[in-house]
Amino acid sequence: KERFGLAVAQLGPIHLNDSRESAVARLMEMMREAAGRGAKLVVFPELALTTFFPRYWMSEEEAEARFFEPAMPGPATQPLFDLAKSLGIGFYLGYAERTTDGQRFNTSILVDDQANIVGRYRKIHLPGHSDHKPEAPFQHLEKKFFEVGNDGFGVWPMLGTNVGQCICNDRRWPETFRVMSLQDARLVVLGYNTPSWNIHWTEPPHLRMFHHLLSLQANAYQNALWIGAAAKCGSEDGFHMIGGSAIVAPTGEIVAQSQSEDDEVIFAAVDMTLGDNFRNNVFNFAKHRRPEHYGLILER
Ligand code: ING
Repeated sequence: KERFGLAVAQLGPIHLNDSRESAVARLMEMMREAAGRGAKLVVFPELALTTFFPRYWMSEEEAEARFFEPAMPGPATQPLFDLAKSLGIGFYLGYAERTTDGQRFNTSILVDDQANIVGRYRKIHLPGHSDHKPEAPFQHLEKKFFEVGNDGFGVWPMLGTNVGQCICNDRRWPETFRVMSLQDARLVVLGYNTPSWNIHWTEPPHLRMFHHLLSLQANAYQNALWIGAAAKCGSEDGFHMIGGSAIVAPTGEIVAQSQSEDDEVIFAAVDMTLGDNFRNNVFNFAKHRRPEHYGLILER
């Protein structure tokens, strides 16, 4: 059986004044628990080293100095890589990347059980705005602080299967998962920071959780994928974000979901053959998919 332990490590709040080292210590604690439960891969959230800083108006230079990583691993994250190697567990980590030539991305990496970076992804669907909205209760300045990712949606061989990765808002766009399932992904992992409140209109808060889970379940089913999604959640300096970390099967069913809005590890023994019947029948791309009729998706 192609079966292995998958863990999703949800982070509770990281406050403005929390150090990277304190965040990494929490990640290491959950990595130990994940390995103890037999996980071979643990999924951490988007921007897992700092507070969700795009909620604050500041200059790009200030954001870069306070919240970006010029190296990965760097001094604060090297202990996490060392622990992963000693435990023999791979991981997904989201962080703010500053490249050597000064570009800034909302980035995630897949790291194998020897602590080698296997694959890098730079967030493509950047939500929010780049202008200052002083009347809003908080900002959402991903379009100001990050460039659109230039790595495309990748899939990498890991753990005897094919693993794809994306970040947060990407999960709301069907193209994200289709492009990865067209590359034979069997599992997609992602982190997210999802504010509970909408700054653009008065949206009932329950819809945040509904649309989050709907996006995971629909895309898992329609692409015969396992999906592991890790929240950073709870109230960061008073700004609330939803939890709902989940492991979703290719059937579209939720097999594990977090109960809290704190640091919490959820776990499932995932059978990578579970999607085969869907991929070979209902969603047999070769037999049933008709790309000659899908042109509008690329033309507009
Ligand atoms: N956060 C949110 C997300 O896509 C959002 C932003 C929420 C956009 C709800 C639209 C609707 O989950 C990030 N970081 O993308």
